[in-house]
Amino acid sequence: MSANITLSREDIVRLTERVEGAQARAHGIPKLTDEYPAMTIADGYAVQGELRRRYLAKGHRLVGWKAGLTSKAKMVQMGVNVPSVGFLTDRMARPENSAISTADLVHPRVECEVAFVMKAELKGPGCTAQDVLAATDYVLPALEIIDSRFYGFKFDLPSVIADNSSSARFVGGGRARYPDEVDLRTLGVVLEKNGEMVANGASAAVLGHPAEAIAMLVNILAELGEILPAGSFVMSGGITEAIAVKPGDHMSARFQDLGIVSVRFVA
Ligand code: 0L1
Ligand code: MG
Repeated sequence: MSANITLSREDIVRLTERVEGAQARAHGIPKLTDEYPAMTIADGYAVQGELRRRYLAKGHRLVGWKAGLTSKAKMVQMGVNVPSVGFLTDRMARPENSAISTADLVHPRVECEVAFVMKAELKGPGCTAQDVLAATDYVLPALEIIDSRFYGFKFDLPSVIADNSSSARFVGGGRARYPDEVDLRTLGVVLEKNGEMVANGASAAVLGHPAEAIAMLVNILAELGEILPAGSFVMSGGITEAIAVKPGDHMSARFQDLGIVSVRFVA
């Protein structure tokens, strides 16, 4: 992927500072391609990589990764046609049923996802869904709180990848299961906002099987020169479209066989 990097080192650092500032101060910025229209997906990952380097240098701990834009509903909602990945740190993790402050976010949205916890390291290229299942310790339901730092949630792939695929917060919960205890392809989920159903779907919406999304993620990591270490927490992508939230909202995802995971939002 590095062969397609068009940005200079100075531009990568400048854009990383812009994204980092928007994330830290929760303020919107124009998409990066407004200034750099020729930006490639590889440029987006170069900025994301620099962002990760800076967070880790500040003491944040890498705890896992997320696959994004892995369902048709998400791709249609955001007007893109290729999945992406982003990194997850300890500072983004929140306990189940906790109160998440919207003051630290620009315009949060919630997604329901199947999360995988790995017992063995995985490396691409050529990683398959079977490899993923063999390396999975357990799966559990998760809510991802995404927050694009771009005005109006309007972006293209290079920009959103630079913004760490809109990663902001994540919550794991419900009931952890071994991957061979459940049919991971046909898990149903109902997403509720303040007790009312706002979306529903089945896990096959995620690239046909959530393990396919994790394999895709491992193969993208290989292009970035990274592996997926044992112990990683990995989210496979939103099953339905993302739902906007505001202070006072309570979100729950009721998963077949995996239980319920909930979170609420405060100012
Ligand atoms: O987790 C996701 O699917 C989000 C990826 C980035 C696109 C978005 O902000 O909706
Ligand atoms: Mg997601």
